Amino acid sequence: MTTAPVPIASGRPESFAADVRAGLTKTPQKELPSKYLYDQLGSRLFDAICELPEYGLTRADERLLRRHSPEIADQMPGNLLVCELGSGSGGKTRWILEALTRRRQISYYPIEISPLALSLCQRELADIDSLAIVGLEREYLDGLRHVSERRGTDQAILVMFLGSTIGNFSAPADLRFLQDIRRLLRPGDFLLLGSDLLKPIPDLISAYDDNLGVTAAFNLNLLSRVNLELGADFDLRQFRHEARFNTVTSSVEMHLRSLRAQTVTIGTHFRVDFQDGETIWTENSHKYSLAEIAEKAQTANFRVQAQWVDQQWPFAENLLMAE
Ligand code: AVJ
Repeated sequence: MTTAPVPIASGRPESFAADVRAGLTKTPQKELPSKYLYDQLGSRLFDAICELPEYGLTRADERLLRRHSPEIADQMPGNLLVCELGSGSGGKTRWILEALTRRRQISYYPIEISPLALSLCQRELADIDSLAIVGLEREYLDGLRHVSERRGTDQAILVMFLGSTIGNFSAPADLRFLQDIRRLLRPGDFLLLGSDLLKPIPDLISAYDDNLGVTAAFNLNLLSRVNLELGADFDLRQFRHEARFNTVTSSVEMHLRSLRAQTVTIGTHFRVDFQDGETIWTENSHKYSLAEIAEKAQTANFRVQAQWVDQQWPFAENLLMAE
């Protein structure tokens, strides 16, 4: 059962332009927000990343969800709505939705800033019986607020935040984000949180710098998007993808390295100088420990109900209950 997506415009072009300007004028480290990686092509490239042999993260997430969905569904109250922050194209959500709808009717609200991912997700899950899908093209917290304001008095919410997207919020923003979610929930609501765990650095680097160059294309596409949407003249051949592990923050960072000194023009007035070798920081992927997740969850006023870990690719599914 599918409902048409609610056409709420989210990605205001002014904010993209403003964020690009702010990020590229930062010193000493230029940066661009990772959420802009997911335009139409970027969302497709990300789906391709999930199929790469080096990128075990999505398969681990999916295995855990498949294996533990019955157990998770058993713990959920009868009157429940499900909200997913960043549904992507919906593949791994199937298991949990199928387990939940075995017992009850469910309204499922995927919240996505990528209209392509949202429509793929709605198509992918349309065959599940007893499921009403209401896509919201909004930022995460806006979408969650919208849903939480409209829920019934005795209806609980299960928020799903999978795929370790939490790791894109560099500490302490990850904790603040958990607190922001918690504020929109009531005691007894749930958060199912996927988090990638620390593992040997060479495995992490290969996962973010694959042999086919898909992640490089995903990263460089951000410059292509700035060219297309903001009229810039980035020469993509003069920048190179780089993945590094920051041992201080325990994060994989993606950067785009300028291969020479160059000046890029964005729109008609804005010019940015790059030194030879200078980088733009485009993404942070924090790698957690189980204890760190538990501690942040508790600080944000959640009780840790369970932490399940995949054996093949260290990754955790954390079931948290709002206290
Ligand atoms: C979707 C944010 C979890 O950080 O691993 C994949 C995005 N970046 N390869 C991640 C990503 C490079 C991914 N998340």
